Amino acid sequence: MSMFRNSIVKLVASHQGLVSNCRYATAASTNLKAVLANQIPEKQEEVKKFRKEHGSTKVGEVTVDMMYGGMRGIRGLVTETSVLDPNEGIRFRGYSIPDCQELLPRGNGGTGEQPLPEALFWLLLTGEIPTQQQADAISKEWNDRAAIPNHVTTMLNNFPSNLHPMSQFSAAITALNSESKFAKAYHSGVKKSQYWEYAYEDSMDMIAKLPTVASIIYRNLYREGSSVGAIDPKKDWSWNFATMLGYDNADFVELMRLYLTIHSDHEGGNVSAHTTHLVASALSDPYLSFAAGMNGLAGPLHGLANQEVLIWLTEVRKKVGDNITEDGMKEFVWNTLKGGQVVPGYGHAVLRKTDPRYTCQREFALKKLPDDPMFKLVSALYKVVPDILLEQGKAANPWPNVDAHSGVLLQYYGMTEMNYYTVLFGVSRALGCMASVIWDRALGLPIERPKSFDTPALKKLAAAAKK
Ligand code: AMX
Repeated sequence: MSMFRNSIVKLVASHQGLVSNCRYATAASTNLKAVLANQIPEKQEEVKKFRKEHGSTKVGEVTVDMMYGGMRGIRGLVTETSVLDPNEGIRFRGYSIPDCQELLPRGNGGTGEQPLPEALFWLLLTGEIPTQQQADAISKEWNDRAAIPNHVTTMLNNFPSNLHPMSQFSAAITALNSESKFAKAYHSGVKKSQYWEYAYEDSMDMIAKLPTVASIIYRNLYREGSSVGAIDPKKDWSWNFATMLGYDNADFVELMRLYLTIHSDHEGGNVSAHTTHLVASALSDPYLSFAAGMNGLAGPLHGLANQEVLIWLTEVRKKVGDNITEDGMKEFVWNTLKGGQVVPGYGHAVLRKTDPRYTCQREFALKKLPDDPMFKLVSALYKVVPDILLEQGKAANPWPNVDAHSGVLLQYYGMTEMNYYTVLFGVSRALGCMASVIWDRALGLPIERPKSFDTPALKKLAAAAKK
């Protein structure tokens, strides 16, 4: 049945000319590690050859402003999993979000509308669209690896309720490194050429465990510490996550599949991906590396923005009510800016158009919750905020990003605890960060160590460059 579905998807996609040059999984194997083991020598060879031919080719320049300006625009990182186009948005291994929604296999249970994050993980790692069997094999593997050690459960149960869910999440991931196969292998002297295998094992274990960790945090904080229950071995990662959180709703499962797919990766320079990559370059194990990335995701200019958006929207709604007037909204937005604050959910360091991650959530909302007052508010703001930001003239990108929408979808299904939203983002981000860490080790990337200068030294460099 699923083979049949995959051939139909291929046929429809090629017929509609949706994606040119689709790369479907070439190997029949459902063993992702074996598929990767086959790919790695070829890719290592390709990079070796490329560096031999072009190792000293210049691909950009660095200005003084770039150095003071958060390294914006500096070409300094290699990330294989995804590339962000300023106008078009993210492409995962060359595939846009609509491509992924069209081509990736679905899960059983739910309504079958959205792709499986498991399939996206396969794509991020291998560059190939998996078959249904391959995606299902990942669901099974993650279910098999999902158990978390008692000391992590105990630690989570002992956290005070005023500790932010992201702090709990990051601390739990750090503590999970008691399970690290990478750390153990490193200490027993494993060869560098095998690092990726242990990074892979830890990544698969960690991704498998995150929904349970995240659900314990949720239930401890908002559901009187009720039990998360057991993983259903026949279901997928998102279905199990939704169920452990306590949501028994087919549309919410689809929302999770969509949410966990689209938040996974946004090339390498964003704070969470870059931090994970940097820390992993010191050969800290994947748990320690990803926990560091999560501390970055917890910043209000990065992943915490989805929490900030819902707080802000709630204030807008209080002020302008449900009979939204354009003038009322404009006044609120201007007051936010005049108060020295950013409009959360708008702007981006790289993107210069509406984020396609916003657009696909909007499409979901138009289908499932067109009359929800908060969705109507988000839609109405979309009509006024960009013009105001343009008029203010500061933000390089006046358009909405992923975070402008996600909270509204979650609150519709009853997840109103906005402090928690970034944890969901974090669970998803593991897919991209870990796929990258595995390739970092497969390609033997060294410890990261860019050069820094103090202002006097930089002045000397600038003076010398003028001569
Ligand atoms: N509202 C008001 N002002 C904004 C703005 C916004 N949404 N976005 C940018 N600006 C301001 C900046 O604060 C900066 O002002 P300054 O010169 O006084 O410091 C100026 O415009 C130029 O900034 P920029 O080059 O456009 O953006 P950036 O690359 O420095 O920062 C980002 C990007 C996302 C941090 C910024 O747009 C922002 O703060 N947005 C709101 C928070 C948000 O939605 N974050 C989520 C981003 C997506 C994610 O990572 N999850």
